[in-house]
Amino acid sequence: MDRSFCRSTLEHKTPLGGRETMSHNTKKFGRDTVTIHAGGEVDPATGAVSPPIYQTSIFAFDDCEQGAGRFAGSESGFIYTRMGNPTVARLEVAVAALEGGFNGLATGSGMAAVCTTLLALLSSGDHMIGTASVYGPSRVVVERDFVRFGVESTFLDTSDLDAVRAAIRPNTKILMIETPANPTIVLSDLKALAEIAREHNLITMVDNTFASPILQRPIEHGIDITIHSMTKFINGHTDIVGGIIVPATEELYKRIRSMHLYLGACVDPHQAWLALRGLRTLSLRVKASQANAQIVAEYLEKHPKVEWVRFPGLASHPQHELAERQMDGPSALISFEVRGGIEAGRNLLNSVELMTLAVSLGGIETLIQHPSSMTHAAMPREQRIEAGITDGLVRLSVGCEDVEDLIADMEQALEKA
Ligand code: LCS
Repeated sequence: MDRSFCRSTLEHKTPLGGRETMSHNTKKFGRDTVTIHAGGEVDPATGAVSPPIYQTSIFAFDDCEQGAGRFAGSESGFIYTRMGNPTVARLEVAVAALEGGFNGLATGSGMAAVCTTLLALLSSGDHMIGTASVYGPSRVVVERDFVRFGVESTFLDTSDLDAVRAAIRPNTKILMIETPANPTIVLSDLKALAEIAREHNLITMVDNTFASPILQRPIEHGIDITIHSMTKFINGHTDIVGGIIVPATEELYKRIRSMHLYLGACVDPHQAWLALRGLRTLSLRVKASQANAQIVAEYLEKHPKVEWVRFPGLASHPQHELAERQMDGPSALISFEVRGGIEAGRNLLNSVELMTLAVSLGGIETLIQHPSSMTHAAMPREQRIEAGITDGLVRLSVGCEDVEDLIADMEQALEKA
């Protein structure tokens, strides 16, 4: 078997301008194969099939010349784990192979991926446009903190292409899109937005956390950078926090890598190893959970106590057609509202037994939460309402349990709502 797409992870990473190796060749293989093998070469030292965890902060040099050469970028090899680590490199190569990007930059959290990317690409006096309904802190950090450094921003409904066009200013540099959006499950048209951005020289970044690269690869639609909270689907087991940035080109990779390095946004090797292990079953988990989500969404849509349901796999989703064009499946996130608004929603959340009342998403277990009092509480209420995050909106992340058990739990909880 030609495993060239997963070779070479161990020879790369010097600091800036150094030799970077990106040898994945995803063209020849199906996505499941890439998910399981990318970055997965047998350990050359021992033959270990499961990759070693290089739990070390430093790597010794043979001599001064080698050390100086690694710093200068003329010698390949590792120096210091903040600058690169073999276990982390395998994860970065694997996610980049799935996304079709140049290489990955793993971070300690999804928020670190968002902030590192923005800090690398924006300067004082620049303007950025973002999806109004994003993970709350991704917007709050821009409007509350980046503004202190002279960055202007406009958050709007990026499914409205005319609104995006109208918001572009001479100093606009970045278009930050989240699709499907957290927690409204509104989609944005990636191909159309990439075209608009190209006309105006904007860099596009997409938070692909809700879809995962199994279902959506923004770079294929012309997007410049994909980011993830790996805390969610990529890891999938609710046991780490992590993030990753995947730029499409070497040029963007180098710009962001500089900030990644100096900000210290790196991920710990053990955390990276867990994310890589989780990634190996990404395709299986995503397919199982979205099949369950389809059934749960259809059940909710028919339930008399449910006011509305938004799930891209339902024909009633306003962008069902876009979902079919842009995604390889609807993913496993559902938003809905129980009749009786916030009070009924609270009763529902307090009544679930099998489902877990907790934030986060994309794990093997089904999670349910209330965005306006939890994940999006830091946003001012009027901003939430404008972004479509109503007080009664409930967000469900469907897991891989037996779907009959999920429906039974929902049934009893809706009775109490
Ligand atoms: N992007 C999206 C779309 C997210 O949903 C989250 C976290 C982040 C970025 C940030 O990632 P983190 O730093 O937490 O790894 N979303 C969460 C949520 O909806 N509930 O809890 C966390």
